[in-house]
Amino acid sequence: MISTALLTQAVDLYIGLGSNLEDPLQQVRQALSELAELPHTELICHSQLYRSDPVGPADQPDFINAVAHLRSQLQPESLLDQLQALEQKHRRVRLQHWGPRTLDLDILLFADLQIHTARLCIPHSQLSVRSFVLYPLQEIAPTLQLPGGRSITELIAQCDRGTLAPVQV
Ligand code: ROI
Repeated sequence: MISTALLTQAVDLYIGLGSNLEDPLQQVRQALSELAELPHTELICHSQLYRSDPVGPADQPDFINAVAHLRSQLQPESLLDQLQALEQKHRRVRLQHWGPRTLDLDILLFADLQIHTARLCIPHSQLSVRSFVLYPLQEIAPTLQLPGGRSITELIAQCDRGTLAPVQV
């Protein structure tokens, strides 16, 4: 049984989704509907789905990425438990560091909290250098300010888009 420790009120937070195995488009679409079903949590919106070359070893399939905006009353650790349970449900395999995966769910931002524990690093440690996170995030939160004072606009200005492109449906 996963704990569902609650905050006194719901807060806004952002999740990064990524997949490059076993029908990645379907993995990400399915995960978005599962995020909407999390307890004490509302899916506010999500970005388009994007395709990009892998960051890390090049001998793996392209990734599908998206970012979701949630409003949740779950404590950060409880949210992490819920996300890890969803990753397991998608038979998450991690064969190799920075290698292919069926589903990755990362907490990017959680209200304006800064958390550095053994389990959690919020804001996500790679947030500012990953185009596959920043561009979808900017799509759904163009005026976002990060804890620490930097804006999404400033981060995007320093991050090349690379091959990242919306998936044409
Ligand atoms: N590369 C891309 N393009 N998208 C990802 O979600 C992603 N996730 C990862 C690594 C393997 C670092 N590379 C990625 O974990």
